[in-house]
Amino acid sequence: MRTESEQTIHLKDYAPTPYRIVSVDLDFRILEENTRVRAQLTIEPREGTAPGTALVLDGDELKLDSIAIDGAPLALAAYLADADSLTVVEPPLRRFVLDTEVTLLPASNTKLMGLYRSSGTWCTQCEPEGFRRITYYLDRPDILAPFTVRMTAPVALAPVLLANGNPIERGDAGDGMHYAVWHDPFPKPAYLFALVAGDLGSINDHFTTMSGRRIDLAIYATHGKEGECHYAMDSLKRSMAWDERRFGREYDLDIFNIVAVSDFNFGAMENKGLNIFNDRLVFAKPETATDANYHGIERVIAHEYFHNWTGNRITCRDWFQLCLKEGLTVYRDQEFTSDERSRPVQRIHDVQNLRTSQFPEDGGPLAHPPRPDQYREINNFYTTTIYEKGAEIVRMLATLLGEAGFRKGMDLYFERHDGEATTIEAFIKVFEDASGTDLSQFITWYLQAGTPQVSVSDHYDEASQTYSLTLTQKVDPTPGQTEKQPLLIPVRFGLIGPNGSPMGWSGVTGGSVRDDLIILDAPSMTLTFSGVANRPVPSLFREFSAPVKVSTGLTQDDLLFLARHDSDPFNRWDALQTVSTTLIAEAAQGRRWAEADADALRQALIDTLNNPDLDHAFKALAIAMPSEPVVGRHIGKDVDPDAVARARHDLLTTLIGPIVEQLERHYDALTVPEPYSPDAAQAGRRSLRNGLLSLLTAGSDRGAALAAAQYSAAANMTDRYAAMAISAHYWTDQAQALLGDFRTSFAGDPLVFDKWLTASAQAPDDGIIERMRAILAAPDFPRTNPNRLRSLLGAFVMSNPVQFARKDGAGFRFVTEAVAEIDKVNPQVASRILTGFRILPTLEAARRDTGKAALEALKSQHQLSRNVGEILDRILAG
Ligand code: B3K
Ligand code: ZN
Repeated sequence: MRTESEQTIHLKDYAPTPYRIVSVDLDFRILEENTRVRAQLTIEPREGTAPGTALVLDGDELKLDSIAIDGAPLALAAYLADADSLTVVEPPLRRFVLDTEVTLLPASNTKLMGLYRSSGTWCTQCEPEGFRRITYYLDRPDILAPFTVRMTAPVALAPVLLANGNPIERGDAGDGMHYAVWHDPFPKPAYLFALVAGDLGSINDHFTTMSGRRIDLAIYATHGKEGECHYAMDSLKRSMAWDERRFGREYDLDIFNIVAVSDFNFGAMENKGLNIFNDRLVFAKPETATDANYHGIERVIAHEYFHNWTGNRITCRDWFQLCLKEGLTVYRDQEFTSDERSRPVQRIHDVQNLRTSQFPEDGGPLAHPPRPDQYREINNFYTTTIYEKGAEIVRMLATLLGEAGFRKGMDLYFERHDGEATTIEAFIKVFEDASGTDLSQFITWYLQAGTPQVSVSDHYDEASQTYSLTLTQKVDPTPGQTEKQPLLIPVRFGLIGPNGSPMGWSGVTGGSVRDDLIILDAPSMTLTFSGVANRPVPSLFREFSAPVKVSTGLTQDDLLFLARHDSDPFNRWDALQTVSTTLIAEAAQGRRWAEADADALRQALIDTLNNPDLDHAFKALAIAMPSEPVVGRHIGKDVDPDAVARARHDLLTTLIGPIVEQLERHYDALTVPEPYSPDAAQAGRRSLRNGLLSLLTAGSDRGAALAAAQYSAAANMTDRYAAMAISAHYWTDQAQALLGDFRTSFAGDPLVFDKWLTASAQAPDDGIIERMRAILAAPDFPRTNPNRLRSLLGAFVMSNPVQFARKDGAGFRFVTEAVAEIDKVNPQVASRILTGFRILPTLEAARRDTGKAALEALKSQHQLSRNVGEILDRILAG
């Protein structure tokens, strides 16, 4: 069964519209029962448009009330209006004003696209195609226009009236109504349009730009929540200063507003001058927010702010170019966090995220290039490939060109394309022009799907004192793309001598090496280093210089040597992770480790912990055991999640057993003095302490009680949540009591409820499905709120393979049944949850089949949205 259009949109069909929109005047009359929207669009034909060419505007669930051109109502035969489009059959072949009126019902808009109500507040979400749910329009990113917006609303319900740009007028409109007019002089695509009307509190501040302009800043939220917005405000001011320092970018309007809302489909939205945020990325206080929450707020506030230049001032020509703004802006927010906190720790976090989300996407049925060439539903392409792989591509550019060369290219990008809607090709061109480098091979990264696999072999010849290194690259076929081209891969590297110090060489043949950078641009390359006094251990892909999978053939001894001696913190961390992942993966496939290997790993963990030169946050990452999904993906096919969980547990017990007291001593010594601060140093200490708690709980009998004690004693949410989540994940004797206590202690706070939902979704026991069914069936469960749904179901599909992929198929069926229900309310949330099924091809046959059966049932028994239909078909085809 399927109802929505299955039409595929292709990049090759891109063509400019025959008409352009010169300016936009919108008038919103907001009432409790409905909202009337009058749009006056000044339109003109482009040069070359033939007389009689129809003007076709987009709509979505709209109903036209009236239509006029230059003040004269249109005859019935002169236009065609339905829910999805408005066609003016023969518009004038000169500049004219099209005047339309529609009536919206924001309160029943559960898709949360267009104008909707969240806890009484009217707000909008337009990216990518929500503006067409507000008025008929050329709703595509290459249509840029200045907007003037008038809002009239009841003072009692909406004392605050906000839109993009600068406020230019406000006043009384009689009958308990008032109005405000906002003007945004910067031409923008409609996806950046926003308005907010509601009864909100705010905190206010200001920022003085590098040229001395004063910018008024405000963050709006439900009354009573203002006090929880200060960290977001602080993050905003630091972001504004950083973009000036690092990229020379100054803010352009006189005012910058952020509004926090409770019902939001994703994290936040960069509307010009009026960012709208999911409240989980604004509100923070120590009792209810974790260190990770603070970190997330800082990052997303920065990300949306940085979009003002990379996204808003320079936008995308079409949605195929999405990663032009998203990949670049993620790169910018990663750099911001690296500068504000610890660069190596941030790099490890970002790579963990890439490997946990993007690699599986790129290696499965949903793989697509960072610049796709077709889609059915664009909302399905706000993916980790567009965002995180997109950021890695920009990072490789920076690596190849060096900091100064990259900045030169970025300066040229801003200079050349300001005010435009542009493409990936234009982006690459500025770096070519600024640096004189040929990047024609590099652009393949944007066009090709799949994670490259680089294999390395080496040989040392003592007699000639030469060391040769062979690097081979390959990309497996991905859906719709069987032929793959070799990529240009920057390999940052070093050679390490037997005593642990860097080794030099006198010459290199066989390929291009620049200082510490190998440029791998052929399918295979052998470099021969001369003047190498001893057999070195190679440290490759330092700082994770390219988003590839590497098999080095290094022994466990070599890896543990790197873990100890590499000057690159990323590779030290990676070496330890590779060792533990390999041991678990092998054991899960019936090849148990040798005792000596476990002993050596244990010693390396202890040495890491005792090393006074490493900071706490780094140690926490280094001692962590790879998660079950990480190990499952390492195995890659015929995965039995139960075997993985058993092997992981086994390794943990083996490693931890002999060192319980030592770990406990570290744990005890790491208490963090109050008062709580979210800064990187304190957060790092807490993360190490909680990392130790996790090891102790997983690998010894001591941990469960320690976790319960930590839960009760915790003075902040970071420690309380960690204790509960660890207990739930390892399903300790105390887990259910802790979950119960948490549920009642924080009953009134929806964002804390989300934490409880996520921890509940981690439980490995068979009772989980029944418990989750009960949670969803509770009459007061907020079924329309994306945060609640994602916290439970998203966490379940992504991080609980034992129960999601269980053999009897109950996990799969539970999710497909939930998806069918959610799809009727909010297709974007439903399709996002469904992407969890992308693991099917990696599972053993029986589980794969039950998973497929659940998907087939979903497809045959329900009318599905285009969002869910597309994901379903791609997974089934994969
Ligand atoms: N640009 C928005 C994402 C819109 C998602 C639409 N499905 C937020 C961001 O990436 O900054
Ligand atoms: Zn973004």
